[in-house]
Amino acid sequence: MIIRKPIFNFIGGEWKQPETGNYIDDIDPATGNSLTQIPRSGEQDVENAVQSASRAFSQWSQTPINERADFLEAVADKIESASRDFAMLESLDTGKPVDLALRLDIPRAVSNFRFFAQAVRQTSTAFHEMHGAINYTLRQPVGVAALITPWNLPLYLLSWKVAPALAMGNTVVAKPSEMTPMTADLLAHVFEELGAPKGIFNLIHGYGHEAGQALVAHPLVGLVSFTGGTATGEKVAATAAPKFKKLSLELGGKNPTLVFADRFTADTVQGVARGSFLNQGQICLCGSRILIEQSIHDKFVDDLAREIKSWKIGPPQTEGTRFGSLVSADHLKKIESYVKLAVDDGGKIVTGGVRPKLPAPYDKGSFFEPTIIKGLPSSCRAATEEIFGPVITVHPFRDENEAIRLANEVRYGLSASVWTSDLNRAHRVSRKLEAGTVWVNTWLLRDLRVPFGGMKDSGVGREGGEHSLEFFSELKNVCVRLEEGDLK
Ligand code: TXE
Repeated sequence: MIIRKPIFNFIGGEWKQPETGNYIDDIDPATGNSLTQIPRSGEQDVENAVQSASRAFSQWSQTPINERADFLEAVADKIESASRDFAMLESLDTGKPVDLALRLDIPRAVSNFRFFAQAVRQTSTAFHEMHGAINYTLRQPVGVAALITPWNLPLYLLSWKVAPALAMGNTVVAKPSEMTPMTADLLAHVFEELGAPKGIFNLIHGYGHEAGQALVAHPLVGLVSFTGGTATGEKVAATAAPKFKKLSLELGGKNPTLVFADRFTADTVQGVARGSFLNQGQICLCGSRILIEQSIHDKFVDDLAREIKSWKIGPPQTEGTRFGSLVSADHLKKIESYVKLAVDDGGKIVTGGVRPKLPAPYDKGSFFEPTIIKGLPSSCRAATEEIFGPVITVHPFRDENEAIRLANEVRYGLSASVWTSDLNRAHRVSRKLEAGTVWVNTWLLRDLRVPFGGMKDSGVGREGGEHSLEFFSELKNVCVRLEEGDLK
């Protein structure tokens, strides 16, 4: 497993230093040590990358679908064969356990490339016959796609965008988070090793307000797919919307988990713990507001605390670690500020709320114990704002209607999970929850064909399956008059 020092941009199939010559430190959050440096790209670097993607577009968009799909499958095979390297880099960059990267992040990246290779081979478009004419729908590539991704699931989310974008014949400029560049860099090396047509995949590193902003604003960028915070999503939309770029925003969440008394089982306790704290609670789909039927509230909270205390917190690259470091020291400070806010608002810490004691060099890491806070009003800041870390608030509800009211009373609408053995209630409640995805008696179970995205402040648009193929293309209807039939 090699860490390249420094990392360069990948533009037109070449490794490029930033025009400014400036670099940013990439820190291992579990130790505070420097891992490598990445380019602090500016407007000129973005210009070079977009021009390269634009030059590559005409050939790539004419490449037969099966050839594009074959290439994506070759990328998947390469990632799969280098899974341990990818997992180790992901773990070092994010602080997540390497076991989790090996089990979730990397296999999902492989699946994303394989899935969209198959999807583009199998897909079909509409045909409409009318009197005297026929209509057929073409799905054509947009052009240069800007793909901007966050730090929590770096390769998982980058592949979720790169695969369909390329499958549909677009060319790509990707800008990963400045905090987690290494698996994107390794992916670029995979493209180079495979002899990818130069310029179809360009990788730019740097700050969001500099390289990211310049990329979204670039006149040759016809499409922007963004995953990140809601506040940033607003800035991206403000830049892209007036230029009528195709835009998909997958933003933050403050997801409710509803636990009904008829499903108080060990399976539910484990499922709710996993849904709350996987990846140190840094998944936009994590449940962070646990709404529990009054009659079981105290006992369920005790069992949930016992379950989460059994999770091993430790060095992310150590076998068996189930709970690693947060992504950065700044993020740790943000999490601690929310816990203080919650306690000031009257919350009682059931478990966690402190930094674990770990041996050097991890004593300098950004670790924080998984935290459960009870007794808070559902309207307080810790229960309505996205914390995006290992902190959940628990709230009792008297009946189904109150559970739904509490679930829907935040500005977000990304996902929800409902734990009940009553089938009719499961369907009834799912229909009433304001969320783009509802899981019943499970969490993060994903079929890549289904629509994925949020409502309200959780974003705009859907990706996944046909929705991605539609998003990463322009639909065109061709109407052909047949011989018979007179023009009206
Ligand atoms: O995301 P940002 P961050 C939430 C979570 C987290 C918050 C901020 O609450 O604390 O978002 O996280 C680039 N123009 N989620 O800082 O800032 C930036 O460089 C163009 C939920 O990671 O949104 C990075 O590549 N690009 C989310 C990407 O946007 C800009 C997962 C995301 O950065 C930009 C992660 C700009 N003006 C965080 N500013 C989810 N829904 O999964 C920044 N960027």
